[in-house]
Amino acid sequence: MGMLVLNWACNLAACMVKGAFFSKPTERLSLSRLPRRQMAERRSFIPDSSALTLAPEPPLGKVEYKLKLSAQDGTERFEELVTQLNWRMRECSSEEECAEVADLSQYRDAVYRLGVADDGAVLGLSDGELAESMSVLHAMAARIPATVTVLSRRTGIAPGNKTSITALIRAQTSALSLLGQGDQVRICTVGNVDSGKSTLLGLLTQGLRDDGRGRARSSVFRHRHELETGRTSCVSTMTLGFDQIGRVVNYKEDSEGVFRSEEPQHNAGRAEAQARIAEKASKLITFFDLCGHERYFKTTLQGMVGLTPDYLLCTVDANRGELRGMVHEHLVVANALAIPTVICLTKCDVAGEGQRTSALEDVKKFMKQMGTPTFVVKDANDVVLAAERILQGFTPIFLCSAVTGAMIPELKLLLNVLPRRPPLQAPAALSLPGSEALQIQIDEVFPQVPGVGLVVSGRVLHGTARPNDGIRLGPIVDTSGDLVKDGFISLRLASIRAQDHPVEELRAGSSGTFALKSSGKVRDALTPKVLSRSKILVGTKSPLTPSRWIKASITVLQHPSSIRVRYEPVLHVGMTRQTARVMSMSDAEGRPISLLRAGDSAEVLFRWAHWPEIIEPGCALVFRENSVKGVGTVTWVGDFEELGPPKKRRSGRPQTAKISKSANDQKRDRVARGARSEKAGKVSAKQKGRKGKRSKR
Ligand SMILES: Nc1nc2c(ncn2[C@@H]2O[C@H](COP(=O)(O)OP(=O)(O)OP(=O)(O)O)[C@@H](O)[C@H]2O)c(=O)[nH]1
Ligand SMILES: [Mg+2]
Repeated sequence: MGMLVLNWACNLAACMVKGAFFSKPTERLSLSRLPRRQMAERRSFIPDSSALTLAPEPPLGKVEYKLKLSAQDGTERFEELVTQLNWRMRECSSEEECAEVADLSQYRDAVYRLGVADDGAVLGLSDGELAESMSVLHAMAARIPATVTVLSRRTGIAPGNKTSITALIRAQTSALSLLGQGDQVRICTVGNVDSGKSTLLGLLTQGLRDDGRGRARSSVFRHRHELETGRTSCVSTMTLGFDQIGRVVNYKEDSEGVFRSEEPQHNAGRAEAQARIAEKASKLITFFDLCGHERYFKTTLQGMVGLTPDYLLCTVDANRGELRGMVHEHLVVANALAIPTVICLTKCDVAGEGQRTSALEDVKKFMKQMGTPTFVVKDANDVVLAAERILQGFTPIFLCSAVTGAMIPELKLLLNVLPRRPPLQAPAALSLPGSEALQIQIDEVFPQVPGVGLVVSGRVLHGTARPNDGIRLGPIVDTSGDLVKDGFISLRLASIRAQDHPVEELRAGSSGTFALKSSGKVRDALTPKVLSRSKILVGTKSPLTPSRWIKASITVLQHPSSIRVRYEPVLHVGMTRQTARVMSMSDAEGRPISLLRAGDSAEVLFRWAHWPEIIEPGCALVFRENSVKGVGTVTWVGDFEELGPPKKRRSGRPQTAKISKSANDQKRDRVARGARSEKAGKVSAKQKGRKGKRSKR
């Protein structure tokens, strides 16, 4: 009888352990109550490029439908058409603004769909009508001056075997003139370990096909240990440039998209290579390669939250036949932060039909659970639709291979067309007066650049940075975590560079490197430790100050933990990452709450554990303890008068989320624990035996 009970307990323990490690992430994460931040309207239909009805023409934005273009140069109608093209390319707010003569750097890409009525009906054009429409479009573009490139073509539209064309109109500017305008598209790669993120970036930016054994990724790595292990451990930045007609400028490729470059640009010459790409390109994409391994999750999360990407490129290994590992967390955070995502099912060359289909179904199912519609991109027509729909919350899926190059031309076409995502606006009620003053978020600090001194790289969040501007670096804290004076050090922006080119100004949305000059006394205070905690540069008029307390409206995602006062997760806000303690929790009406479970939302007041931070209300926030526990928005920052230092905990270990379990669960736990300790006893006895034998030997 005793043996039977022991057997049963062992089985139960094994099942529970198995359950804990192999429970489906969809069960761990509360997906149904996921908050969606300012995601544009979603439609219930699946985009279908073969349908003869598109969504009606959007009144604002870059896309224009034209059933037919017919006008003589110099006529009133032609002038109207040119004004309309101006409107689409400059996204003016009024007709007067559009009529003003503008610098070419103020023009962005526009997309014209020919043969499509305003209500979205795809009627097509006869060969003669199409030729006339294209020649009018070329004449209109010449007035900007801009270049017209055909992106996709639909033929055989009944009746009369007609054709519809989608064309890209791009101003004849160099990406160099756009560097300061905040017009670069920023994309972060995410996905499980070994799913092919670095390989895909190597392929896209170096033109070198993979051999399935890590050839393409070697150009993306920054450190020798990464080359040796094949595992990305820190953020790597790569640039992809497109010319006027959408050809990649990083390398040469022939008309069939077969790459000819066989010499990858290695780490040493990366800055110069990026500078050359910026010189030749009309459009630039900056990629940040993030890490897939669980051990580097905090780096990946910091990248997703702090690098403020316009899009995510998420890789899924089709060979695995399912979504596996950290990609679940990545996709949940992407959804909660409303970052539009492109999914690439990689390794389709080695994945069998069954594996590929089941991986695709798993991706679709997971995205559907989060309320995100997906669609598989098959050709250039689908790419155009994907570019239009991605900002409305649709997720395009590419089935590709870095070895055969399958679907890589289509992926590049999408990257060529993707616009910069309009910045998410914090709710007006949350923004501080004067918050439009200069604010630069620091990504990386280089304390001693030879011949220059202190240099930081980062992105301008508000305002415009110009050389010689006075600027304040913060938060500056001493070793005990207290602020030094007001928490800022005054410096001067000695010079600014973007893509390794000097620039006269960097506007909100642009990223670059900033050389900082200081007086001798201040320079001594800027030790590497102080610099590692400083995350922000603000203009002299900025209202932001360091504060110990931060309030956020949050939603708990992780199951089955429950959160109570004194819980201490790590908060990620922008590039800031620090442990904070939950001081109080309340519901929407301000009533105190004692416990939060998965799916619950609340207003939570946190106190930074180590030093005050500079945070802007309205920012997205993610909190984690190993894995992601919840997401939210900062609603308030400030300080309370504190009576004394916070009480020290007896144990040095941070308090973790308490697991609240039912009485039955607790009983089962007790049995399992008993069984495990017996099992452990047996194991250790066995080990002792083995050790004994070994020592005897
Ligand atoms: N056959 C085949 N192999 C691929 C493909 N893409 C990537 N690989 C291989 O998959 C392995 C892992 O690729 P990585 O690019 O290092 O994966 P990763 O997602 O960057 O991995 P982490 O940075 O560690 O998260 C390498 O050996 C690649 O050669 C593909 O499309 N086909
Ligand atoms: Mg990698």
